Amino acid sequence: MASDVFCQIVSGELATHEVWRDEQVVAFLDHRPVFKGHVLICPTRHVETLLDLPGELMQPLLTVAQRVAAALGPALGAQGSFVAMNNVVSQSVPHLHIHVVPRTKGDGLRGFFWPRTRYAAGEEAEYAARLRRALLPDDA
Ligand code: DGP
Repeated sequence: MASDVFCQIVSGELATHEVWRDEQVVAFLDHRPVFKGHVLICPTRHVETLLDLPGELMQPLLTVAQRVAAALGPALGAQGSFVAMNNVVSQSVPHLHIHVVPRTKGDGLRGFFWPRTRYAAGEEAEYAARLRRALLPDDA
C-alpha cells in the first residue's frame, strides 16, 4: 500500500512525467518547478530521508542525479544545475528526493534558500571541532 505521493508515483497510481525509471530509481518532473525541467529523483523503495538511505542505493541514486544534471544542457540549454535535498525541515513529501534544477546565468535565482550568516570570533573553529568529534568512528 503506497504511503505517500511519491510511492504512488512509483507504483503508477499517480500519473507524472517520468524521465527515467529503473528497478531502484525513478525520476520525474516536479509539478511546481523552480524552473521548467526541474526533476525529482527518488528511490523506488520507500525511504524517508538521507539518514535512512541504505548504502546500496546511494550510488544508483546519485548516478541518476548526475545523468539528469548532464542532460539539462543538451536537452534544455541549461548552463548548469542546482542539486539539493530537504531532510525533515522543509521536506514536504516524506520520501527521499533529490531536486535537480536547471540553471542559467541571469536566471534570477539568487541563493533564496540560503540567507548567509557570519561566525563570531573563535566560533568557526568550535563548530568544526564539534563536527569532527561527531564524525569520528565509534571505536575511535
Ligand atoms: P520538498 O519541499 O523538498 O519536499 O519538495 C517536494 C517537491 O515535490 C515539491 O517541489 C513539489 C513536488 N511534488 C509534490 N507532490 C507532487 C506530485 O504529486 N507530483 C509531482 N510531479 N511533484 C510533486
